Amino acid sequence: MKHRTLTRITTLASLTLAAGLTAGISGAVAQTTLTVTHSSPADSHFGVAAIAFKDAIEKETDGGINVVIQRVDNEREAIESTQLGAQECAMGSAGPLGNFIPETRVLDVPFLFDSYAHARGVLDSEIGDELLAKFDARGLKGVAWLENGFRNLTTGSKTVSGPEDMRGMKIRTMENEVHMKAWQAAGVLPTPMAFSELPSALQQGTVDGQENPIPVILSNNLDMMQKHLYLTRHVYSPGILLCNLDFFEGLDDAGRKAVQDGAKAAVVANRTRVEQDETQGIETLRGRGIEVVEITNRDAFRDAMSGANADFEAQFGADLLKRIRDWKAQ
Ligand code: EAX
Repeated sequence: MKHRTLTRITTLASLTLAAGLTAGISGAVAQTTLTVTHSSPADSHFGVAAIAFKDAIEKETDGGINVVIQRVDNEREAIESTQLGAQECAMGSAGPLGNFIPETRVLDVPFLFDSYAHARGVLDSEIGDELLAKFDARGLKGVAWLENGFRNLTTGSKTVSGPEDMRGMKIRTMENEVHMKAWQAAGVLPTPMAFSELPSALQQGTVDGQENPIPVILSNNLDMMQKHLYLTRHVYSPGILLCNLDFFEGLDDAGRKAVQDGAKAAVVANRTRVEQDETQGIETLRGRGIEVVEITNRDAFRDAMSGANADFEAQFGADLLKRIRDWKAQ
């Protein structure tokens, strides 16, 4: 699978390069192609972000940068391929990002953010900027923080009335070691896998459940494979828009500005859609038949995962965690 994706993208990139060279030789204005991948349906919080990104860039550069949106299966491989320069940009959940930029794992700590306003405020502040600045050293340009949303637990036949019921359950997690440690502290057996493998794992009962934000559950119809949705909101899941560093730095000033303006448009479209999904999507899901359970004992879930906190303080520094927890709008 990995091979196929890479080959396809590489072929595209070579064709584009060839086209650019031909245009250069014939004296026509060279057009740059920017391929941006994401792994969600077009009608989703990342799908609309990709379209907003494309529209804004093509408009601002008058077509000088041609943005191609491609859907891929695997978010970790998309980052890898961007790092290698086989594709220009990628967007998606920040779940696998810590495998490339370990410093960003601090954002994955459960119960770190109280609300969307808190999470967005921190990502838009110098804390978010400082983390984006770490990408350069790994051959990537951190263009903007997007949003996946607060994650919620869903299960198949098993039910959960408190965190103790989760002990021994196999829950699919992202390929994210912070999430895995937190679940382990709660007595869960975390089962990391790429999102593309999740539907069959749920259908075959390889895992007892999974956790994802409402926009993801909704746009991928995960409710069709699960019976219960618990609004645990146990961890905020950022999204990321990143590009290959050499590609980004190789653009002229106007091109770089267009990519950054495109990113701003993507952030607005993405956050607006997350809000819409959060306000209307829960009812939609209930209407489709999944049992939706409000969590009144959220602190019990927080306590169940707290066994990993000392580890997180040692890894990320108590100061940074406090700075994030205490962040207030100016
Ligand atoms: O990008 O892997 C995940 O659970 C992500 O939340 C999902 O792919 C959305």
